[in-house]
Amino acid sequence: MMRITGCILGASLVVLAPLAHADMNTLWGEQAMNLRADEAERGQLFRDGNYAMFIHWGLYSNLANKVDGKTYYGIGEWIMNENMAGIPVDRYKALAADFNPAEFDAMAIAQLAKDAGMKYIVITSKHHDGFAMFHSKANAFNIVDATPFARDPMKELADACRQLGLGLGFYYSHWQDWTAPGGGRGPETYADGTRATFDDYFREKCLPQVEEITTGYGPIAIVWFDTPGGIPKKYVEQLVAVVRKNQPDALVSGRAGHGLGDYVTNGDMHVPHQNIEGMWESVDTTNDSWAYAWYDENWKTPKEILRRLVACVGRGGTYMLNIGPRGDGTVPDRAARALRAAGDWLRRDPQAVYGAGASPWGHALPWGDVTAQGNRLFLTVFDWPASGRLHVPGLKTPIRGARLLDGDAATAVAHESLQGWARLELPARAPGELASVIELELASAPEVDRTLGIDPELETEVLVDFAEVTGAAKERVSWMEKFGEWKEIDRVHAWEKDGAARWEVLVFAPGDYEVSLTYAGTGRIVWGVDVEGGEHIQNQQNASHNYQRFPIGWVNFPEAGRYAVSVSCVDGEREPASLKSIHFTPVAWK
Ligand code: FHN
Repeated sequence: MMRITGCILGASLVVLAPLAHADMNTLWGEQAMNLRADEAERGQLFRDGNYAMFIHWGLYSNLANKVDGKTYYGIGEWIMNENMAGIPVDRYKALAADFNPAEFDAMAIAQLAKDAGMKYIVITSKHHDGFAMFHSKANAFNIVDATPFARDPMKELADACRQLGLGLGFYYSHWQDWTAPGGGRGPETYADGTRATFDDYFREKCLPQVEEITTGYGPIAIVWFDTPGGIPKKYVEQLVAVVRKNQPDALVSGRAGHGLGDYVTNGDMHVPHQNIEGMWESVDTTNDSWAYAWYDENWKTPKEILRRLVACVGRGGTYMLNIGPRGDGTVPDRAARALRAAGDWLRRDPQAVYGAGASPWGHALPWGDVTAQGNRLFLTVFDWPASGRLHVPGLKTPIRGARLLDGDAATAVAHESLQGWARLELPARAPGELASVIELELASAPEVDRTLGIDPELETEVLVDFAEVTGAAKERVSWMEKFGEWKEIDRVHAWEKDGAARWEVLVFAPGDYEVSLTYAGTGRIVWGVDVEGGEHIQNQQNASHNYQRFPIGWVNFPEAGRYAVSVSCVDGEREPASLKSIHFTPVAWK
């Protein structure tokens, strides 16, 4: 039975209280895993191909989140679940007779991944519903034997990927199987009423099917096991052994469980704010659901896609972005267009992403993000400063040369070092419509002061992730906006009277700055903001159950330099007052 804290599921309006981080793991199974293969050959895939396509496509896609005329909001591949439509096993299995994705075109999907600039595809060969999207001899509940379509789309996709030089990986739900007797959260008996164990399911279906997907489709790049839940270690060991035997070069996802995977997968839809060591990926969706949901038009724009991709590469990881094809096999046009637009950008300025690694700053900067290759830094600017002056805080290594990249062209950029910041003189208009890249060639390996810099021209948001906290609790919380759509933030709450979140910041331009806070809470809250050795301001503002930004007042930094700034909860409902970030925006007098 799933445990969902403080939420009403199945209602059309779902209001969910934040779950402690541990609860996300309880619900989905262990998320963050140990890491084994960082130095191994298998690590090459992540080093070279740090952008990938995830595809959730199955029998559930044919329902598109609508059952008996009623729409269910949440991740479509969970439509069977009692918190969604609650479809009984027999009824769900019978739906296969209506599944005929005649428009499926493997080459078109592979070409989309290629056009998007992605290097490999990971597709659901079997999700928790137990329906195999490949021709399985081990179990007849599969797309060839149980549907009028009667084709093996995984074979077609494997051929298409090979032709286009893309890697292919298979998602396989190893613990959860909701339709196979003995599977995780599945029926507890066979049709004749005899008891089924997990061991039965594992021997009869899971292990043979993993043998099938690792032998029938040529070389594969990844086996992406998911939601290990309560699976005992001995089973994962056997699965990993099968993958190693049949596909020695393939990666095994960390969500295999028991630390037996090769790399870490972050919590769903989470793009980290601080660099993470080792080999890891973030998985994300082009809209809200993984699988196709008819109503889900909440698309990420090409710019958002690029921001999230560059942030993952900048934090040292890989980004895998999902599409959910429809039940007929076609890909929603808006998803395809957004991916292609982001891909066009990547083709113009590929250096910032491919083969690039983590930012020496360890976090994003107000105008964008930084990725690195040896002594070269790539500054991807998403928010172009109107003055044409780009400020780079704390760069200690001298710059040998700076160039504004624009496809095949590159223009030299004037630069100077001032007050410990680098300042670049750029044209007033950005050459790239979505973002532009500046390449800095440094005199030696990059060395930076990682202190957060307050930009003299653009708004700077400083997250509590980077704060030192005393007399309050800092924690990571995750919650679902709707079923399965996770949001995750770091927050500071449960403030004592003298509690504070404190940051050191670098200021380039002295003067007045508007300060606002993003927080959630209830009732009356009075916040205080202190510049150590300088001004103290405080103000009462509204509170909302979700995180919103409220202005607090102005503070002055009398000169350039290093400051300590702290936020405290001066009065009101301190326990639920939950701070996410502080924002500084320079006051424009002209
Ligand atoms: O339960 C699944 C979910 O349906 C989806 O496949 C995601 C993708 O990362 N993985 C599980 C939840 O973490």
